[in-house]
Amino acid sequence: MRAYYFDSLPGDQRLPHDSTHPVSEETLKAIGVLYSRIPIDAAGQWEQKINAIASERAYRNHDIISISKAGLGDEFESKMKMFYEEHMHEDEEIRYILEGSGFFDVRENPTDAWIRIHLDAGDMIVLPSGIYHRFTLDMGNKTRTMRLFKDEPKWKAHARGDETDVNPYRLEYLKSFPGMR
Ligand code: KMT
Ligand code: NI
Repeated sequence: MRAYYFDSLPGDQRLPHDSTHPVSEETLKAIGVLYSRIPIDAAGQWEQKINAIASERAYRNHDIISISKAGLGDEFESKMKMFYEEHMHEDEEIRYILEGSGFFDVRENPTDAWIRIHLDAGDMIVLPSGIYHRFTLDMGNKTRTMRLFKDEPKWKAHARGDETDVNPYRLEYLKSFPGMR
């Protein structure tokens, strides 16, 4: 994992866009973004660790998505576009990278700056419900990712706009920043 401020310059979204200003794990934690490293070992211990986290946080289900031209076929371009549109969810977004790599961009609060988080195999991230974010592959062009979720995931992506600014889950998220707004 490596996190830094996005440079906001034009160019392919899959390029690093590294402003050279790093972001620490503490800064991520302060906006509710949790990171864990669970190396994918040949003995398969990673699976037990994932299961332990899943039961601790009451994630009862998971699926695996292959984001690549081969994995998504005709849907590839539209999915890439969709993932990169700024959005929020009413549930946590929990992702564990099994293969490949990619970028999660999250909005810092209250600056609204983009923080870019590069993840590769063995990296797990939890984005809190209500945080504005987006995802893109990097130049490697593929990732296989486990998505963990509760029984009935509220996975709908709500594109950022006037409505999301007053979404109850968004407002709840903003409450975790006492004295702000
Ligand atoms: C989302 O909702 O932003 C995603 O599922 C991103 C793709 S998972 C690597
Ligand atoms: Ni999302």
